[in-house]
Amino acid sequence: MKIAFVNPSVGFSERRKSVPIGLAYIMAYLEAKGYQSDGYDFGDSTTPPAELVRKYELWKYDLVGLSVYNESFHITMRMAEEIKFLNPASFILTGGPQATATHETIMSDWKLIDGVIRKEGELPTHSLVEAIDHKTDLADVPSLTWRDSTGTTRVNCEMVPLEELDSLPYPAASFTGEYEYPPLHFFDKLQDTLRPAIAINTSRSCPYNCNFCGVLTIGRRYRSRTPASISNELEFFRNLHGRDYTHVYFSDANFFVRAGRALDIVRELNRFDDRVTFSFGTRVNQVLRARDVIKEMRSLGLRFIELGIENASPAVLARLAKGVGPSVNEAAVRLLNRLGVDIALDYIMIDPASTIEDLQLNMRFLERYFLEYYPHDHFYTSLALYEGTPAREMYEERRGGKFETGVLPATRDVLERSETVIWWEISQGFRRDYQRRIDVTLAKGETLLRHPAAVKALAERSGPWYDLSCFQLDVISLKHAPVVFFRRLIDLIADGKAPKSAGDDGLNQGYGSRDSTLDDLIESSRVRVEELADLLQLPLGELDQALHLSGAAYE
Ligand code: B12
Ligand code: SF4
Repeated sequence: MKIAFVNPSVGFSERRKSVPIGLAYIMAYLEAKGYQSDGYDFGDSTTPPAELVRKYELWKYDLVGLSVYNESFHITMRMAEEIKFLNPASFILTGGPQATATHETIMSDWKLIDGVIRKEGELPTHSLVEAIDHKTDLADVPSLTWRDSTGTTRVNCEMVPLEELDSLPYPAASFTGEYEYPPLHFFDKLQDTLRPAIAINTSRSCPYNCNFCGVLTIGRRYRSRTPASISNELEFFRNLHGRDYTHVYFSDANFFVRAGRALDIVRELNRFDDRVTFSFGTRVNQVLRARDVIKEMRSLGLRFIELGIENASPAVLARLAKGVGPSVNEAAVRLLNRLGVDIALDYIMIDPASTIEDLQLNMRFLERYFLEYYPHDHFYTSLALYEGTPAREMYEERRGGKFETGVLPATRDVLERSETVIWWEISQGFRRDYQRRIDVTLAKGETLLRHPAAVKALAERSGPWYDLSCFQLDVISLKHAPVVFFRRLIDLIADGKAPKSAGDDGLNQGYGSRDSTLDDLIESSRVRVEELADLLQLPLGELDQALHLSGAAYE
């Protein structure tokens, strides 16, 4: 029996480049049970779905399992359509967060889909593969929603979530895709080194109730693995890939649900290899509740925490059901700053009901605690109304109508106030017209300033040291330009003005030490990088290569 698993595209992104871990788990489980499968990751492909089906001959498989996110719903359906057109006998299975949330609608409205496996996929998919292989009744496959011979949708009983996560094989699976995965790295500022990194999942689900979170659709029962299984997994992948992984990105939805468990894991990792550093995502209140644990973790290699701060307005935090107020957010940020643990910011800048006052609170908070924070993605984030979440239902109720299935409503269309619509449109214009150029120039500029030749010239006041020190000021101005822009924008709108573009009302004037326009600052910095690289006699392309490796730093 020929089996394929596919991660359809959610749209091109420069940042998302790691194996789809959920599919890898399913494939490894099937392999352990004697069923080989092929993996395809088109997560960031821009090739039309029908073309991918033909190019990779996906229609030749007896069973194709498609992982469905809200963003990839319609692309998935187009892939399914093409596979069915070329091979009507192929069984098309869907799974993942979006498919789980809409399983019955999928079965009633998309006849090309033969089944949905709800929530976690390992055991039910194995059961389905066996049923198809041995031609037995699909009614016995747990967690499967399917259509029987009369065309009636059948929702099979749900499998009890697997408690023994250690019993699952490690997610070892390879994927074919349109682009190669660049090897995952972590740049360790403390040791000034770029190190091979790996993502490891140590738990499933999260017991909290943030009303926008798609984790809720995958199931609420929190379960975790034992510390020894984590260090064994690290050793397993080191041997398998021949890479000396020394940073672990814990990819759990919420790694720190039980502080004691989290500490046991990192103690074990440290015992296994004390060079290993790590990072994870969690909530602010948990960090505060376990200060001592965070402190010990810091000495065991903790480098950063992805922190679900989300917003600075009490009204918005309440609407998101975060269960904490702004003071808790601030206390957690101060604590981590004090302990020297970096923060990766999870932020929702605007939700449909946000007011200008809410945005002003966000601005104040970001200027106070994250002035130097980079990249500036948080300015552009908005609440995504994922299917199956209470947040989506709440906004459907406020609007008095359902959103279309499989479609993530566009932020612009759901904002409830005219002032926030202006803010949103200008911010998107700034992102399109300036942010990308700032990012590229800044990354190159910072890379140049970290180059040993530049560091030496500045330290010894030799060569182009004076030009380099002037350039340092431009780099700082560039880094702060988005913050300056957004501060001005919010003040203008709060004053009752309605700018029409990112260049209106002087929004793009007065940047940098020469008080120039933003366009001039970006362009002159871009030219300056090239000139300075020339003066320092750097080989052509060296900066680009360093950037490609690390994002913005030298090893
Ligand atoms: C870590 C993480 C990431 C990482 C790594 C993901 C990876 N490489 O797999 C990164 C940062 C790369 C990432 C990217 C994205 N993520 Co993400 N991610 C997570 C997070 C926190 C944990 C994922 C994880 O490790 N789960 C553990 C594995 C074992 O579970 P799993 O992936 O859900 O897979 C199981 C089931 O879903 C199911 N399943 C999945 N696919 C299939 C397919 C079939 C056929 C079957 C039968 C079953 C099945 O079986 C799997 C095994 O049990 C989750 C939250 C969560 N806990 O799920 C969000 C989450 C899954 N991500 C989410 C989103 C939206 C995204 C992005 C679309 C964001 C974006 N706009 O770019 C991208 C899409 C990536 C892609 N499709 O290529 C949403 C999904 C919401 C939704 N309804 O669509 C979630 C739920 C978080 C949220 N915002 O609420 N993500
Ligand atoms: S704490 Fe994080 S993972 Fe848990 S429900 Fe809230 S947003 Fe989701």
